Amino acid sequence: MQTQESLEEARRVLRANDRGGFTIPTAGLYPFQWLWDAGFTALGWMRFDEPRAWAELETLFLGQWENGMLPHIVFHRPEETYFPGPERWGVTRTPPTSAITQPPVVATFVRSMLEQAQDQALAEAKARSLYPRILAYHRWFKRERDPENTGLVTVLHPWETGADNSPAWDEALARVEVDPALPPYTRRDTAHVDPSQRPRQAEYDRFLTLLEVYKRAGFDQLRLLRECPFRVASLLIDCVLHRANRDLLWLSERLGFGHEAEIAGWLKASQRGIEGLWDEEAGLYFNRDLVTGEPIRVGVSASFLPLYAGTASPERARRLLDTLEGWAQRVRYLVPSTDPHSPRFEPQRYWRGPVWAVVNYLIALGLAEYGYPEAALRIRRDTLELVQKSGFSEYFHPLTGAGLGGSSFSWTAAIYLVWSQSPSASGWV
Ligand code: 9WN
Repeated sequence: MQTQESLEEARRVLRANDRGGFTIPTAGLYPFQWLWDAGFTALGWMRFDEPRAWAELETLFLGQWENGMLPHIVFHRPEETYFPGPERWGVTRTPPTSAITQPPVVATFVRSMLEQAQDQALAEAKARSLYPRILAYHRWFKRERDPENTGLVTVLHPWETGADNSPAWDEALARVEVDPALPPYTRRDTAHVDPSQRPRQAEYDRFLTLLEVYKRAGFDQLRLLRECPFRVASLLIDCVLHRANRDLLWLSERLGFGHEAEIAGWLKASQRGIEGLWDEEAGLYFNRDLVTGEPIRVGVSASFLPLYAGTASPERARRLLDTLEGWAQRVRYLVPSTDPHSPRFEPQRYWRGPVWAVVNYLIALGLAEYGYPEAALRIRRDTLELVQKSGFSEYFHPLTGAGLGGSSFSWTAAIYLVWSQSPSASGWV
């Protein structure tokens, strides 16, 4: 595809996935609104329809809980093609939602949308109305997921991390005993995508067991912090939240809300928490198992995200770049979701090896900000090339570039729109 043609096609993907105020990731496989997908998708809409971009976020917040939690799926209307749907989650509210969250990209993207908007009056009004809802969400993280102020959020489900079956969760998930009374279910994902590109059955049984644990606890987060058998610190959540808090602080100042001191306190704690995940020998950050307290010693794409968070020292940033260059020797396209030297690397199975455009975007942004524009450009080039070669796939094979998972995927189209129109290396957002 030529760039112009691809740009047109990217806009077509978003329009075709638009269900009126919310954009589904892709028809069939994911027919609802997902939290972090909505954030990236809004950035894509921003390139050709600003009011529609803001609407994406406003619609997402229709799912916000009274306690501030922003759920990872909002089931705006019934669809039979995805499992687990609202009945299985057992959340009785309108619109129905899941009961867990996902990487909180929203504050950061609201800031960049406000900064780049052609229509400043609209952007300022929208940012102002979203701000209190984002603040409530971030307060929920602090109050219910880090009540002891460790600086790291406790994550209760692999789905919360956005990287469902990453090898980083293998041991922690294996410890979850499959509920012997687990109600029977039929997976829908493998009807849309080849099973070799999706999580395994043993993982799904545990994903579903965790839902039963939450329901039995009445979704009481503080109780789940003690009782949930799966508890990890995830770099995807902690780094995205750290940056989101930096940007929330910026929004507070810019819009005159006056919450800077409160947010600065959170940042101090998460700066310490994230840097505590550094592994000097590996030259990488590792996720942590919060049940055992041990680091999870497998390199994943999220291991580079302290660059995006902005917590890494210049020395650690340099080491991360060296590690990334080592990975680049093993694959044709950056950034594989798992260290290609690892025996757990599987280049075509969900989150165990393939490349995601959205994670590339976060890593490249971090590299550019740390003064490594060439590495950032390489990642951007690889991402654009993957799309030119294989279309708007959900994810890509890091060796062959083949498109994997769902097609006509919203967040891949969005990143394409953002990156193919950035004028220069400095136009990262
Ligand atoms: C569960 C929608 C979502 C992404 C996640 C990705 C996948 C869901 C699933 O799809 O997760 O949330 O059923 O596999 O892992 O990152 O937000 O695109």
